[in-house]
Amino acid sequence: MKLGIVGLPNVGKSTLFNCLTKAGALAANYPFATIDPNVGVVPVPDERVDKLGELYHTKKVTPAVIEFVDIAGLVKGASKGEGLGNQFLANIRETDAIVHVVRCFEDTNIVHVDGSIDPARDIETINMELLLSDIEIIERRAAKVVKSAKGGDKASAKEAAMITRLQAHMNDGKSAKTFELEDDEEEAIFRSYNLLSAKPVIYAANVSDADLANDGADNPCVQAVRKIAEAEGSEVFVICAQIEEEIAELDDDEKRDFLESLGLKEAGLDRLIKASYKLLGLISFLTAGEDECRAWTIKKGTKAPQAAGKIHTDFERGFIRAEVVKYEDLITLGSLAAAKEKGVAGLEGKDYVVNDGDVILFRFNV
Ligand SMILES: Nc1nc2c(ncn2[C@@H]2O[C@H](COP(=O)(O)OP(=O)(O)OP(=O)(O)O)[C@@H](O)[C@H]2O)c(=O)[nH]1
Ligand SMILES: [Mg+2]
Repeated sequence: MKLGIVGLPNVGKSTLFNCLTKAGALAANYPFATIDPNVGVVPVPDERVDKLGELYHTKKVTPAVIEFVDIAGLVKGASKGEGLGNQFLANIRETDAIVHVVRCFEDTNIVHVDGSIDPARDIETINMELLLSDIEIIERRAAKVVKSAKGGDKASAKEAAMITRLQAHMNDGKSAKTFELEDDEEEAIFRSYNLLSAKPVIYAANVSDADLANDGADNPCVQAVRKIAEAEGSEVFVICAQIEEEIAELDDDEKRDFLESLGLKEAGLDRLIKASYKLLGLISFLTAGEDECRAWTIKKGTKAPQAAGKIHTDFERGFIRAEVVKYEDLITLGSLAAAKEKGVAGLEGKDYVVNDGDVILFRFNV
């Protein structure tokens, strides 16, 4: 899974990215501090893999990972080359979802490019740039498709008809997310465009530490973000990037004490990863053995052979059966053999829908 971080300059994107990845992206108090896209890989916190590692005396424990891409701040006109953002929009085309950082903290020392704190205006500015960039992409595609449609190509004619509707929709200021597709064919073509405004969004409301404990409930800026997100069906999570930076430096015990002193149960980053899983409808299944215990990310509803394909295409191609035990059962009973004896581990076929926390051993033959 890959997430792209967007937002106005100086709203805390790189600060957030840094504590996510500790990759050392430059966070500094001037607009456009980030001039190169930064990519970082973050493990998904999941104590189940560690526990399995202990149970199996495993040599290697491998968590699932999320990739984050930090790009330069976008400003009005970015899609037309204003600022530095435009050239970086291409870097987030390939992502599965967008983390949109919105400034909800007051700090006169930190310059706001538009002079005041106003989440609704800021969100609109960014979303408009994403949309304009999409409109440009579709314009280019339209030119090609119309030409081949004129040449008599049927598929192009169909695509051209869809593009005409899509252009009318987007030129109305509506995001590609709300565009209605008529059939599976259209859906496949539409998906291949990788439109930014079609991607699921998580708004990260960056608040001051005082607003953290009650999840930003008293902050009108956060309320504004929530209202917009609700209308769009997007997720919101409240974070103080500055505090997260401090948390990232702590070991586990210190972290727990520090979070408690702030009235929090979980670090913001853990909440962000959970929100991403929820938004994208993702779950994890597990594999366990002496060589490696590992968590794998799949979409909810994935069947056993396709889950096996995440590990290796041979596993999918030669899929025979999956030996499945629930994580809780395996831990409680202490071994797969004991689980089998109790009748809680079973062989499942190709129609089995994998659940979160299934520990699976695939049987295959190629
Ligand atoms: N007070 C306060 N300052 C913050 C917070 N988050 C970030 N900052 C400060 O804001 C400044 C800009 O942060 P960055 O993370 O570099 O911002 P950015 O969004 O990456 O900016 P560009 O890369 O220029 O687009 C830095 O001085 C940060 O320390 C916060 O939650 N509270
Ligand atoms: Mg930055």
